[in-house]
Amino acid sequence: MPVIDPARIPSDLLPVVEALCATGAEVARIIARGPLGQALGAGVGENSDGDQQKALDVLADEKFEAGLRSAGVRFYASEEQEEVLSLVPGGKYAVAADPLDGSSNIDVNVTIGTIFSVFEAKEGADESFLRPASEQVAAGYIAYGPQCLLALTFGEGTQLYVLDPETGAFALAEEKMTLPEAAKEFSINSSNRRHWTAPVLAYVEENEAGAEGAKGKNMNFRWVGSLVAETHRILTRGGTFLYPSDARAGYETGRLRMVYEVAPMAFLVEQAGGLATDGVTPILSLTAEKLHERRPFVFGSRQEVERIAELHG
Ligand code: AFP
Repeated sequence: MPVIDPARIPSDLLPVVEALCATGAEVARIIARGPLGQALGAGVGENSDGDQQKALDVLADEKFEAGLRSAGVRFYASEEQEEVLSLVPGGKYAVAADPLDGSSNIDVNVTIGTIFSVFEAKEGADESFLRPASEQVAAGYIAYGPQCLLALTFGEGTQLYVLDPETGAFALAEEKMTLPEAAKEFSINSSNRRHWTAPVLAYVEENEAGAEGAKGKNMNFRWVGSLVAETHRILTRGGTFLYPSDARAGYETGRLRMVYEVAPMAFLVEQAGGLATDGVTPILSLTAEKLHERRPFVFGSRQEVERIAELHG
């Protein structure tokens, strides 16, 4: 039984997608055992940027690196690796990944995920990733939650697959996800309110003013602390996500990483009819200058993302 139905996967990319799916299914099994297995949430060190690494971060990174190597991928960039790894000389593709996003949720059984972005490899390692986000040939996430889900795009819409526990394979659930135009929910870490810029504060206060305010409708609020969980909710029922720059040291360009978090999510969201910006500029028009650079990230229902850009004047 193939790990994913090849019918909707471009043939050249099939080995890469199969490796991501097989590894994702294995990581899902490890996560599902939780404390019955090793202490997945145990701190084991720091990554290149000084972020604390959990055991599952390192384990997932090792498994995805091995899986992509077996699929003939040329270069692998990861949140957990300081430098780009050269895997298979002459390989056609370069894959960037956040192997395990949402680590703070590992020990509390909240949805976490793997985010990936695929480019056609260039001769050099860094130049394969430091290029316009619009040059991605594929992007996706695997969500490890009540269902294990794969959202995947090749630029022809955003597909949704569900890992069927009975077959161990990812089966198509939706051919083309469509992000609803209007939003009823917004997501931002409100504990940072005192650090926000004026436009961000203005947008949040418009939402909080609800039906009695200028927006003329009540908005609900969600903050999971797991980008994959927030993205899937917004792709499914609309909404807005903001991780803006703020006044805290180290957050001058937000928290989320351009190459392996922001750019792939932007590709998926826009392929589903949503918008993704840095608050003003479309993410897909931007080019990463450094492998681990952060970017302010706003995405979701078109009307809301346009309003946020308008407030930024
Ligand atoms: P971790 O992987 O370190 O838990 O970070 C998760 C994340 O990158 C993203 O998934 C969340 O949206 C965001 O950070 C949560 O950040 P805050 O903890 O500052 O709210």
